[in-house]
Amino acid sequence: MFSQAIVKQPSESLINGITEANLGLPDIQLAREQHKQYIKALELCGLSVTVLSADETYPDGCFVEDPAIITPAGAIITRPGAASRTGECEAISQALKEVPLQTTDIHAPGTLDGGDVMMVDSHYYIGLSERTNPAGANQLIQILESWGLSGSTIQMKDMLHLKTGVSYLENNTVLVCGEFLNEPAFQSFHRLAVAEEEAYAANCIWVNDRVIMPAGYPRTQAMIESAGYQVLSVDVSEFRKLDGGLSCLSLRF
Ligand code: CIR
Repeated sequence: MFSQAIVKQPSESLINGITEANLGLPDIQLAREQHKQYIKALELCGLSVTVLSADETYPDGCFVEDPAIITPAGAIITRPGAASRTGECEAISQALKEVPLQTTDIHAPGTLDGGDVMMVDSHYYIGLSERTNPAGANQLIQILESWGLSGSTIQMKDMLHLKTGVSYLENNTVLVCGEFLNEPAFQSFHRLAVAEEEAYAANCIWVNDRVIMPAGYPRTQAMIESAGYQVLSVDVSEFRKLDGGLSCLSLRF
């Protein structure tokens, strides 16, 4: 179960964020409203949410999942693979000083984005992507092992982040799509396959027995509900324009 979350307000510079989505520029007012609804959904799941102020220096700064990973044993400040994002770590590191957890970090030449890390109980799957390199993944595995946890890598092909295409919904269940449908590492899970036209909805978060998912993906929502979950949907269309998944808007612990 989770009790807390950290989020960061979107900045006006969000329009300059990294994207390959080709969905146009985000509407900042709408992004702010959607972000508020996202916080409400986390609160509805029982989380106490720390809201960090927007920082115009970092267009992608609201995607807080990438600069840190929080495990029950400690937190890891990552070294994001996109050069424009490395400075985001400072604010997250400051915020984590308020959390009573040991903290360590990923160092050069390692790069690692939290979006590439999926927690399944005490094991962490790490996607090797354009953002996360083998050095970063190996450092993370060593840190996890020193804390009594474990990690393993998954070679990725096309997706931005591991969790762009797979989400762990507890109860041995994963939501999967695209390149991960046949991924050997996920074959032992109960797999809920997301249709290609709803691929964006493969990024959902399990929060204390509920699943928060993006609004507007009825087939995926019906499938998750049929699997027995109570679903909360939140419109995150403006973040999607920046290739941002729903999970990347918060750190949950
Ligand atoms: C980026 O390309 O880094 C941002 N525009 C989006 C990051 C999304 N992060 C995530 O899904 N974990």
